[in-house]
Amino acid sequence: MSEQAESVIYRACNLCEAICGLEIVVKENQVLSIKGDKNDPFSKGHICPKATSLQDIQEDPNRLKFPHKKVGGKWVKIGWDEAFDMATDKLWGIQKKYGTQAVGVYLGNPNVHNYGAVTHGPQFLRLLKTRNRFSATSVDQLPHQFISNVMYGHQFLIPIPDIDHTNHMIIMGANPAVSNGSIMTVPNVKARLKAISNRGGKIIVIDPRHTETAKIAQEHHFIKPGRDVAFLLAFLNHLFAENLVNTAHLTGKLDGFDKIHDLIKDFSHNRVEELTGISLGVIHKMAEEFAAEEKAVFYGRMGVSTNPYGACCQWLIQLINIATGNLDKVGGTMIPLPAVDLVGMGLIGRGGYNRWQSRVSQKPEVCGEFGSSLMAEEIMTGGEGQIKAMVLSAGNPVLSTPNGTQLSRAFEKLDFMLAIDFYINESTRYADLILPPTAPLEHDHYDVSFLALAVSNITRFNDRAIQADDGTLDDWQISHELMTRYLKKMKSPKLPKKRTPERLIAVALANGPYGKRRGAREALTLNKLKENPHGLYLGDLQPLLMRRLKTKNGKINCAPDLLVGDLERVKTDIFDRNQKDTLLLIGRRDIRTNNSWSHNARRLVKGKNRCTLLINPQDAVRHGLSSGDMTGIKSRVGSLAIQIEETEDMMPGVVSIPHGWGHDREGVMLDIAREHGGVSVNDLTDEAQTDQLIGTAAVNGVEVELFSLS
Ligand SMILES: Nc1nc2c(c(=O)[nH]1)N[C@H]1C(S)=C(S)[C@@H](COP(=O)(O)OP(=O)(O)OC[C@H]3O[C@@H](n4cnc5c(=O)[nH]c(N)nc54)[C@H](O)[C@@H]3O)O[C@H]1N2
Ligand SMILES: Nc1nc2c(c(=O)[nH]1)N[C@H]1C(S)=C(S)[C@@H](COP(=O)(O)OP(=O)(O)OC[C@H]3O[C@@H](n4cnc5c(=O)[nH]c(N)nc54)[C@H](O)[C@@H]3O)O[C@H]1N2
Ligand code: SF4
Ligand SMILES: [Mo]
Repeated sequence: MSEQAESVIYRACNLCEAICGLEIVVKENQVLSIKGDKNDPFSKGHICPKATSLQDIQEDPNRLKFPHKKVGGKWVKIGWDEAFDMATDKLWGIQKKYGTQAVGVYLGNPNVHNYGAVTHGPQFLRLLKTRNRFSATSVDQLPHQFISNVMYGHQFLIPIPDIDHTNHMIIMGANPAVSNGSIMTVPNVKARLKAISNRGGKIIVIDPRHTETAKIAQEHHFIKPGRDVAFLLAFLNHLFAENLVNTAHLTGKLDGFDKIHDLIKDFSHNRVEELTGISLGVIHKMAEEFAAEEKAVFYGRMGVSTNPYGACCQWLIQLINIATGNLDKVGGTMIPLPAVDLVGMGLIGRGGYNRWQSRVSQKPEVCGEFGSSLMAEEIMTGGEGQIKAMVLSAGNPVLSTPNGTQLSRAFEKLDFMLAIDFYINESTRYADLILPPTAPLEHDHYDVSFLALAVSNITRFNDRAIQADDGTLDDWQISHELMTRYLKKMKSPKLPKKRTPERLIAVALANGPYGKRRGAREALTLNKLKENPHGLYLGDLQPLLMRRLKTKNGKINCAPDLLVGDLERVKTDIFDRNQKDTLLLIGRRDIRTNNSWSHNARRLVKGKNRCTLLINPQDAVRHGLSSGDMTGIKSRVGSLAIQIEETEDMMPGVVSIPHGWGHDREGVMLDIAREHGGVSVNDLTDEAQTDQLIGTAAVNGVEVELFSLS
């Protein structure tokens, strides 16, 4: 038998938003190596240590390939046919018996990194007709979507920092040097940040931790967690008060902008230092410098989104970019023009607010879902509409949403859980049935989500690298089959055609801004993308927000009623109240972790313990602690024991624990992760602590106390 030759496959890494191009060498259907693709026009060879873990996922003996059902507490492998019947019989039966709302859904983050889940997942979920929809969005970027919806008319018209052309960047509550960027798809972000400095520009980081990003910035300011809103109000007010506003290029396009100064000028801005830790003088100077710079961008992410005033913060950040003439401008923020243009083609909803309310606490729907913090109460509170079954797809809410302990208890009570996941993790261990899809390298890929958030216009189609085992299914095939069987239950006369994600992408490309239906001279087609496996560069971002705006009056809504109303809450909660000086807990990310599901790769967990509590030495001394000691830590909802690490990088009064750990639990089938279990910070975060306007979980800025374990 002749030996099989090596082949090289180029494809995007789907682990984080940077979507770096990879060069994967494969022989006899085995990965030999994973490196950065030097010819990728976007990432140019950059990767991080997580990329090679795609091989570990591929070869992981814990990864399921075929359906399993739980019988008497034990997992039993079953065939797909039986599994699909069981899934649809159970969900159908529960909806018949208890009503449509009795089935809840939680969608995790990897859904948006998997194009088959994007094209086919929603079709099945729509059939369930449930309003009990939850996702990782409400522990993450919901404020961005909500603000884009109310200001620009569509939840996915999100202005992206033009990092490659700006000369001044304020980064608030984001750590791109580790996270590799978010709501800003930007491979090799460190090099791009350094380039700002090299061209004489400036980076300022505002964060309660002196982060890896702060270390490459010109300036860093500690800020008290949860108080960014006071900083932003003072900053914006100064722009108005000192006539530093310049909106000339947006003339005639701004609605309500004239009202803003009156709305914010009477806040007690002189309290800002006491509230945030940053003096009014420093903020004024920062605002003046920002306004003086021709190309400047204000960027805020997780730290200001998962915060009790997340929506308000993201609104104020948009207003700062507008006021200084940096919205829709080269070197400021712009809207990408992706080749698969879901927004432009009207293929994705614009979002909404309060079209329906949650059953138990009457909280508003936001962009089609409820905050994940509400999941447990909807499962545990009896009565009509109570959730009796959950569908979990690509998520691990026990480790990733607030008060995971309570959610675990709720999951135990369910009549049925269906999980679409290839791991039995801290959440899917409660499933009755698990339908595992193929692994990332086993299916083709087009990054529908992140190419629409990228700092350049790029397009790229990738083939699978590895042929999956016979009889395994991709996420889209699982969704398609669930949908077909559900329609049969509904006695629908029409059953859906089986169209591959690849086919849908080909059609979307043809109808997209670079496609032949738009009369483009060198039309972009799927074949052309296949001929160019490194991807194609489609140009720098251009100012075209005004053309893409989806508001009814064609203007930017600068003073949405909901946000104007929310200022009252900011005033009473923050400005009119004496603030307590409690120890506050924030999160952090590590270059070797990817939320909760990278810890089963030996190469990513080896070495020092990464699940530690960072604490400023002043606070450590006050508590009689020093590096290496174990401490107890408690919040309103729970307590745990953790090793401490002293560092001047922490703001005094603030401690940090990373999320995504806490694996050593009964029933979790992740052998390596269990050896390196750690603790879950979301056993401390509080489901009652949310942004009251839109329900985003405030996983940062949690009040905690340390206690002695002896
Ligand atoms: N305290 C605190 N909590 C946080 C955060 C924080 O900063 N602090 N961050 C939040 C953020 S930003 C996010 S995005 C969430 C993430 O939270 P989740 O989305 O709930 O969880 P993940 O850890 O991403 O788990 C992903 C699961 O998807 C599975 N999976 C991976 N790829 C696929 C696939 O292609 N198909 C299917 N079907 N399954 C797949 C994995 O096996 C894993 O079980 O956590 C949030 N929670
Ligand atoms: N290595 C790695 N990369 C990842 C991920 C991962 O798990 N690991 N997850 C991916 C995902 S799903 C996402 S959403 C992105 C997130 O990307 P980022 O938003 O860049 O991620 P974080 O590191 O959580 O950055 C949040 C920062 O906010 C700070 N912070 C906390 N509270 C406050 C506050 O109240 N105010 C201010 N100003 N700052 C505060 C924290 O100290 C932290 O530095 O990262 C993605 N990339
Ligand atoms: S930065 Fe993100 S996309 Fe790039 S290799 Fe690392 S995990 Fe993959
Ligand atoms: Mo996220």
